[in-house]
Amino acid sequence: MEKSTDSATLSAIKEAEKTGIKTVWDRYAAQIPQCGFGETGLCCRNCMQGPCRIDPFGEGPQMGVCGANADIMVARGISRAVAAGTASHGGHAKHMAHTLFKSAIGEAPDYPIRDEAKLKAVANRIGVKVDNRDVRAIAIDVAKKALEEFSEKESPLTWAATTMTKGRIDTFLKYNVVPTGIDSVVAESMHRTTYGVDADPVNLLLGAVKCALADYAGCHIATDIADILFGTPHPTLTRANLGVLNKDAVNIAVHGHNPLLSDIVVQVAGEKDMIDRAKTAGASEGINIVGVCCTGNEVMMRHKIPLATSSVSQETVILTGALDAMVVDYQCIMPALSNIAECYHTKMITTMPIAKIPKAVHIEFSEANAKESARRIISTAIEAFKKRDPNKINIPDISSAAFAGFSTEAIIGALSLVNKEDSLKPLIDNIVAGNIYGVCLFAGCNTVKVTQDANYTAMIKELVKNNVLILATGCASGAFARHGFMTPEATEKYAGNGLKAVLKAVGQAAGLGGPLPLVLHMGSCVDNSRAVDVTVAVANKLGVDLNMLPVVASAPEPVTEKAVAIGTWAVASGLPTHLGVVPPVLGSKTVTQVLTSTVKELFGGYFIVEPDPVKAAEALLSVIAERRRGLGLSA
Ligand code: BF8
Repeated sequence: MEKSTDSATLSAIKEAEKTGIKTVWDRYAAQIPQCGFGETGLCCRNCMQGPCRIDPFGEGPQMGVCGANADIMVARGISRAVAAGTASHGGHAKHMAHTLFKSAIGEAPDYPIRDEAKLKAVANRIGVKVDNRDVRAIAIDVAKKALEEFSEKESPLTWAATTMTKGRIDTFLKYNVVPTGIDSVVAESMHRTTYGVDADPVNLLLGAVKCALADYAGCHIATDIADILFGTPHPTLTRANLGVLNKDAVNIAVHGHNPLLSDIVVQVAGEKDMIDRAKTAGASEGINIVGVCCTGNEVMMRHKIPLATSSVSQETVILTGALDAMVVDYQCIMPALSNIAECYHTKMITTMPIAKIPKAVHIEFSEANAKESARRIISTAIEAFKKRDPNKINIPDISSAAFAGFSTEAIIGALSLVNKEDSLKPLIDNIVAGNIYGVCLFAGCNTVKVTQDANYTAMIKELVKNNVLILATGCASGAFARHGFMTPEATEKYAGNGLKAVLKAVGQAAGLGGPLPLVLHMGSCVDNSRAVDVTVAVANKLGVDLNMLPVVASAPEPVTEKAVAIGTWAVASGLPTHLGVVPPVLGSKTVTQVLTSTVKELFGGYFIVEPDPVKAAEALLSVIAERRRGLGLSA
C-alpha cells in the first residue's frame, strides 16, 4: 500500500527513510498483524478477572469470565469510545467557558470579547437577556450557562435543545436519549459499561447515543465561545502543505485543538519586539507560524495562518529540518513527536497541565498569563532557530492555495447577497431544482491504515461531478486543502454544471470575481456544529426534519474516539454517515446490524461502512436520491 497521495508527505517520508528516522508508517508496519480480537471488538479489559477474548469463529470461548458475550463486549467498547470522545470535546469546551467567564470578570485580560454580535446571538438563543445590558454582564451569564451544562441538570442540555429541530428533540425524548449534563453523561457511560452493570447491547448503544448528543453540545459550546473570544470566521485565502515552512523565518507549528493557545501565539508572533528578536537571531523574514490539525484550522480561518499538515502526517513538519518549535496543547498529538524532535534542533513544547510529553519543554499556559507564556514559547523557538543545521533542511516546495473560514454566518451572509430578503432561498431553490443534488459533510482524520488522502480525493471527485455540495471540517479539510480542492479553480475543474453555476453565482455576488471554492471549509472538528446549524436552518425553513434532507456525512479515514462520538451524533441527527475504515464492531452481528440498519428506524441516520471510495460515493449518491424522492424532488 502506498503511504500517501500527498507528494509533500512522500518527500518527507523519503527523508526519514534516508536518515533512519522511524515514523507512524514504520510503527504501524511493526504492529502487523494487529490483534484480531481487538480489531473486531472482542477483547475486554474492564475487570481484573480478564483480559477476556471471544473467538469470532465460534470454536473457542463465547463468553468472558463474567458471562459477557460478544454483543455486550462490542457495545461496551463503542460506548466507552463515545464517552472518551465526549470527555475530550467537553474538556475543550469547559476550558473555553472558564476563559469566557474569567474574561468577563477581568481575570483574563489577554482574552477580550472580540465578537459582541456573536455573544448577543448566542445569548438570545439560550435565553440570556441582552437588551440594555453591559457586554460583560451578558458574557458572565453565557459562561455560567455553559458551565452549568457539565453537571447534572433537571433539563436537557441547552446547547442541544436550542440548536436542533423540534422533530429531533421529540425523537430524542421518545427514545430517552436526552443528555442533561456533559460530564455527568460521560460518568454515566463509564458506570453502565463497568463490570456487571448494563448487559443489554441495544440499551448500551442507546446510552452511547445519549452520550454522543452531549458531545454535540460540547462541540457547539466550543465553537460559539471561540467565535465570541476570537471572532467569527469569514472566508480568507491562505496556503496549505509543507511548502508553507519558510527557511528564512523562525518556524513555529501550533498543533492540537484549542484556540486559547494558538490564537495568542499568533497574536504575540506579530509583536514588533518578537519579530526584531527573530531577525537579530538571523531569521531575515521574522516569524512564521504554521498550523497542524484542528488548532491549525482555527487560526487558518481567523488569521490566514497556513496549514502545514494534519493528523497522520504530523511528524513530517519536523522532518523538514526547518521547524524550530512544535507547540502543542491537547488531543491528536503523537507522543512520537518528541522522539523525532530529538533528531533535530526542534523544540517540542507542551503547554497544558493534563498533556505533558517526556523530553518536551513544558511552558505552562494559563488564562492569567497567556501572552507572557506565548512570549516565552516564541523566545524558546528563536533560541532553537540559532541551532538549526542547514544540512538537514529539506522543505518540499509543495503547497496549494486554500480558501478557509466558511462559518454559518459567512455562508448565510454570502447567500444573502444573492437574496437580501430571504437568504436561504437561493440554497433551497437550487436543492429543489437539482442544481445542488445534495450536501455531504466530510469530517474526521487521516489514518495510517489507508493511503493518506486517497479516500478523500476519490470520493470528492465522484460527488461533485454529481453536483453534491461539499462541506469539510477537521483533518478532512486539511486533506482537501493540501490537494487544492479549496479553490475556485477546483470548482471550475471538477464541479458538475449545476453545482458550478450555483458556486459561480454566489461567488460573484460575494465579490470573489469567480466561483466559491469547491469545498466550503467550516473549521475544526468541534465546528461540525456549524454544519448542523446550516442544516437545521434549511430543515426549519422547509418545515421538515433533518432525517428527510438530502444531506449525508462521511469520515473516509477516521481514527479517534472523538470521531466515533461525532459519527454517532451525526447518525442520531438523522444523517446517513459513511466510514471508510471498519470500526471494531464486526465481532457482534447484533451491534453491526443495529448501527448499519436498525438505528435508521429510530433516528433516520445510520452508518454506511465502505472502504472503497468510489463505491462509498455511489452509496452516498443513492442515499441522496432516496431522500430527494422522499421530498418529492427529482432524483
Ligand atoms: O479533532 S480530524 S485527527 S485533529 S480527531 Fe484529530 Fe481526527 Fe484530525 Fe481534530 Ni478531529
